[in-house]
Amino acid sequence: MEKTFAMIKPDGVQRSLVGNIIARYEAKGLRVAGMKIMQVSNEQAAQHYAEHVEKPFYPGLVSYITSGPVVALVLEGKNAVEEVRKINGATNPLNAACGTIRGDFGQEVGRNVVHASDSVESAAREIAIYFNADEVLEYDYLPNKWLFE
Ligand code: D4T
Repeated sequence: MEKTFAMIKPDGVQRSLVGNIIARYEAKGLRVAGMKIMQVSNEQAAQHYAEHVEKPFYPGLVSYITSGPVVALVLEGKNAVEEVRKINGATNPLNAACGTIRGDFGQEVGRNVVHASDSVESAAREIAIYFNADEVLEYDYLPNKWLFE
């Protein structure tokens, strides 16, 4: 089993999309291992987006992610990183397929509703930015019996 980090960004919270988005992850069979609504600090935003610090869109990215509460999630599944990236859709909602979160709910890259880790390594790094170890729970998830051969 693999864990990934996902975030419903401030626009997703303000637009009352939280339930709809989490329902999509759950319906796929991903286990919610951690979840909280929180205000991202400037320090957390800087850690999260460290790889983009030199990019022209970096200041906008930090002000967007800190502009209001977000929902931080740890999701677990057999190929959780890839599955959640597929459910989210392409980074720019203009290129995101219908049926994906960004394709259904977004209109521009600077308000793309959700985030998800792009590798197992990024997931571990990002989970540690937003969660203490005791906030990520292990428990029996009965759907696995019916999801996998
Ligand atoms: P996130 O991190 O939000 O899941 O996005 P991705 O992993 O899909 O995409 P990314 O790291 O390339 O970009 C991070 C973040 O920056 C915003 N962005 C990106 C932007 O505002 N303008 C841009 O031109 C690009 C490339 C959107 C996502």
